[in-house]
Amino acid sequence: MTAGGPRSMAPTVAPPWPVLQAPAHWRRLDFISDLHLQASEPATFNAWQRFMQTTQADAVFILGDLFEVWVGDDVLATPGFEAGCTQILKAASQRLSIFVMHGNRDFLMGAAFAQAGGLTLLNDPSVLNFAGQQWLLSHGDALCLGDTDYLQFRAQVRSPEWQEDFLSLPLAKRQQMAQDMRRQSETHKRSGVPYADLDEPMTCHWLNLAQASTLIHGHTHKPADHQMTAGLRRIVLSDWDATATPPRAEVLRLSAAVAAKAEGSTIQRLRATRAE
Ligand SMILES: [Mn+2]
Repeated sequence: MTAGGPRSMAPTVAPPWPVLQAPAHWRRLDFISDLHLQASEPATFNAWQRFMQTTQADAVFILGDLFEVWVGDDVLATPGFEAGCTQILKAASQRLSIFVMHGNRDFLMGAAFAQAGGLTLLNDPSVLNFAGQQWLLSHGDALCLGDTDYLQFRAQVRSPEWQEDFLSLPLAKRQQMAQDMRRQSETHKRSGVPYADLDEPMTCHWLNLAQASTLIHGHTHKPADHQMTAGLRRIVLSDWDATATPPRAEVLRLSAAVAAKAEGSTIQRLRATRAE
């Protein structure tokens, strides 16, 4: 879309985003998002901990908003909630691969967190090649084109300059600012203004660029399986709230086809609150 050099004239042969090639031995992948982990919600934390400790998946993909807020990796320097969660990730990473994408709450998770948690931070969006198919993975917020105020805010806070400035503030100041932002967000929620959903034409455009037929995303807290035009599909993950009735702690499990020659996969939605 921007003017470029001769390179921009070349036909697109590969997706413009990073492609993660699943190792051939991976049979089962778990996707979760929007856990909004915080010290004041121990039930959801416990459900997530149990899931990380017991899942038999080859890889877990956390597609954004693992944490309610992340004000910088230096929170890990002191024992506390974030350090505890990171230890759980690290322990699980001894058994399986963990991939984490930024959400609109925890976009400041950085390289130090990734290293401490034994995980890989994923670009948003990313393309996954698994079971003979390309899957597009995203948090989803960047596709909510109707949310123009938020997209402006997003562009600002995702810039390296803003992040450098913010991270140079004292930790206590950053925590205070994050709390103020959360209060504003709560006020917005209570005001009843409906949240924007993903823009379908742009979602289809992204899928075509990625040469994928299915997008898996979170963010909207509206779990569904949408069939869009031209056989394109978007699967929306649930948020987690173990105190809700019934509890919400859903895992989307993608399994490679069992038949030796068949390429393909099955998709299931599972409750992580149920013992497996
Ligand atoms: Mn979100």
